[in-house]
Amino acid sequence: MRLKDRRVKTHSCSEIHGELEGQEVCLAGYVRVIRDLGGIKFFILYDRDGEIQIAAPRVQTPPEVFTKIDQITPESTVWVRGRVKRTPQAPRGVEVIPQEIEVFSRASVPLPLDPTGRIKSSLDTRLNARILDLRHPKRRAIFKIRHVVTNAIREFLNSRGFLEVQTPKIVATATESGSALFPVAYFEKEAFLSQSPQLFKEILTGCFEKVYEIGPIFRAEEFNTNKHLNECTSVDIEMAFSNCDDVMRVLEELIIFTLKKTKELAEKELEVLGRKLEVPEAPFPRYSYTEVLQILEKKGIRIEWGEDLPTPAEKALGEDRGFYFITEWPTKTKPFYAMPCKHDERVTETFDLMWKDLELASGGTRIHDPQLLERRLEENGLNPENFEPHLRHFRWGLIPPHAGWGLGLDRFLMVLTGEQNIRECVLFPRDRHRLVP
Ligand code: AMO
Repeated sequence: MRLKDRRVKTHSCSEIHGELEGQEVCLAGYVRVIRDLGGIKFFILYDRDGEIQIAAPRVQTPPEVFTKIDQITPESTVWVRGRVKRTPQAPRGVEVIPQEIEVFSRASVPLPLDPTGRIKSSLDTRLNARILDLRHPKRRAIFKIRHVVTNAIREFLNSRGFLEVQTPKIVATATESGSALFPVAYFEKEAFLSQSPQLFKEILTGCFEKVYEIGPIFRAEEFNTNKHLNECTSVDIEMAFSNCDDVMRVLEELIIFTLKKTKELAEKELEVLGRKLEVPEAPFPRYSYTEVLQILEKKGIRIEWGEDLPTPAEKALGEDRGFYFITEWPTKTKPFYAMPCKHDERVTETFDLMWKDLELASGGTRIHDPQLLERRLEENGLNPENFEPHLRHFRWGLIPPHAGWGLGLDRFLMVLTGEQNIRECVLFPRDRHRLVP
């Protein structure tokens, strides 16, 4: 194809300003709001970052272009070559008079939902037609914020000397006792989708000291809630020569840094969502698990010491709090790798980071003594032999004292965007009932 026949895009819609008056531009994007006033036809062309009015007065538009506009349906993908014209009445004080139009893809009528949001659709309908749904500025704002957040997290951890790693997602063993595994047919062996990079990040402290991973985790939890998915993105860190307090401080600082960056770099998107972000100050409040039970008791909720916090308890606790830590969880509520406290073996050097009633992260000091690890595996009803490929790194004496945490990125996005359902913050969520698109 000759270059002059190619439908190039010379400008994005947001780049069209009055100073371009009289210039020829080539634009490409999606169509919204088509109006025919007889002698003049209009539509709004929008693309990934803006919109512009296309105005076709009969007298200034080639006849074939003028009639072509009648074939365009809302949400069609088109290419427009035209001249920029300053027009005070146009939405942005400027418009484009088309000289040539090509319809790349003509949108069907009716479409499964109204992407302007004027006609409301259920979340299910929206997720079934996700790309159309994502044409709504609010939905796109969420994912631009997600992009800013992910970059901010990387920037923060890189500046602290962490190495970004990628660990296998097809694995041989469980790590998080509480949640179930998805089996994978792996030739003649049994394998699973990884619940957490836990074991890999721990042993990597034996050579890189500080590592992080931003990647998928898979949880075969059967329940369907607004805060659980079966595939999520987790930000995981692990640090050698560190303990629970050290990694809590890293997490706190990362949260503050990310919130500041998001305010600065996603100002427009936060405005689209009508969201005001408050940046908390460090240190976040810290309550031990035992203190939490006392607070709850005062609120009339009794929990047996050693039990996990049920949802109503989390709700009551989160009523009057923003970011806070719950520390020293009972040993039986935490996985085998959690370090028991020196002052009381019934509790561990662990924490959960909460935001109101939502658990955002958990972590702590890990056991690096192979005998203790073996004992804890047995106490958790796990067979140490199955963990031998992991344990031998400890037996060889390669693994330093270490600590780390895992932060649920999708849940963190809920906090930043104010969304109540985790599915809003994931492009193509995977839950008990959703495997497509
Ligand atoms: P945990 O199992 O608590 O810890 O997971 C860490 C964080 O990941 C997020 N998360 C989820 N988000 C949505 N849906 C789910 N089904 C789901 N499961 C977990 C939460 C949670 O706080 N290996 C440890 C971390 C560590 O100790 O380093 C772990 O995986 O935000």
